[in-house]
Amino acid sequence: MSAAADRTPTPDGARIMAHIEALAAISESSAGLTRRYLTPQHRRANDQVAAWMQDAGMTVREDAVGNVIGRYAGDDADAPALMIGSHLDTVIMAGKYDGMLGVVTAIECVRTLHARGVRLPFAIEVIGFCDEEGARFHSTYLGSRAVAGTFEPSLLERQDDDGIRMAEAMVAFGLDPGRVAEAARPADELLGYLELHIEQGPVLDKQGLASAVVTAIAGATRWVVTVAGAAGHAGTVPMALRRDALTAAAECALAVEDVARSFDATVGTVGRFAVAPGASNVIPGTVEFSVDLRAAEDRRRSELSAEIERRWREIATRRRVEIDIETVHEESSVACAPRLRRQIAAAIAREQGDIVELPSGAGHDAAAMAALTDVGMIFVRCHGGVSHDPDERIAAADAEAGARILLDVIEHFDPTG
Ligand code: HGY
Ligand code: MN
Ligand code: MN
Repeated sequence: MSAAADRTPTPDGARIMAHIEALAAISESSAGLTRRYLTPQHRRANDQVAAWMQDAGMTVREDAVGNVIGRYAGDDADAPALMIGSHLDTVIMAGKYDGMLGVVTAIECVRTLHARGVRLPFAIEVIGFCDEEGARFHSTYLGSRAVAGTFEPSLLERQDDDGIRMAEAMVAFGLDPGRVAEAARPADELLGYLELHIEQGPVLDKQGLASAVVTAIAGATRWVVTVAGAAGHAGTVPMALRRDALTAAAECALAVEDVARSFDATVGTVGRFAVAPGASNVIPGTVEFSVDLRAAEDRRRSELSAEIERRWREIATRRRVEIDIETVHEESSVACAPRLRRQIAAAIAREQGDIVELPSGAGHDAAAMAALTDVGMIFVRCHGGVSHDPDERIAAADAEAGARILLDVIEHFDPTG
């Protein structure tokens, strides 16, 4: 049949990119994209995604923690579902594609099936997770952990920078903190979880390929560290008598960089740094900063943490300060399921010939969902590997190729594969 005569609906990269732009306009800040958990912008993004899900032929609901979920029933209404999704929240001053591309592409695949009048022997559930980044409450993977049944109720007491408790913010959003457990799904309702996500690294761009299969997701440790010294008058306290919290914290931050560099295949980042009281003529008495540690292997990450803590103990003694470490997030590295990797690789081979398999240094909701069901991930090239930055970019052609691959996996999906 000639291409002109073939009117079979196919995924539309232009519509994917238009939906990305529409979500990018829903931001807490006019200076760039920031959309955090339980904000008015979370509400607007959920409502917009729900409308697209309905338009694509899905029934839509919101669960007890604020995830938005669309269901495209199989030819048997009660058949279990292949869940596909990613997150709709962002970091501060984020890129447009981290998370959102996976949700919008999954909707585009269902829209295509619906336009073709196709029903499958299983349901498809598309999920927009509400809080993967944890930017407001240090609550990484909150939405996916709630679905996986591993939500930590102690998170409800976490406060944001304005002192608002998560439980209060939930009530203001229209949620009942006492019913969070209702978001958990029984394992037998799902056939697996797939996530399409930008690579957030440079490999695909360097190799000139659009997509890759993800092999594993690196584990991560996140700390909130408080260094307590002694505030004092900048003009009167002799240098030898100071217990300067800022210079001590700065030495701690450099120790993170130094130790992470000395270990191979590990990374360490200090991303937030808050100095108190913060006046130019006062010796800082307290500093709070964040630490993010990653490694492909959990044992290496433990060794990295231990060496950093050893260096810090020496700094604390020499500088006569107190260093307190609160672990706010700990996630083991997760292997993607071989049966899903095989099916994704076959779809990528049909689309682009070459198959690339990559580990993910970035965390993803798939890491949390692995506690509930088998997980598989598809990476899509992003320009220069730039991510967690307004310069995050992808090509419409890569968005469309990613959607074709995801749709191919869905259409050939073998639950027993
Ligand atoms: O931090 C991460 O790796 C992910 O973007 N949450
Ligand atoms: Mn991210
Ligand atoms: Mn992400």
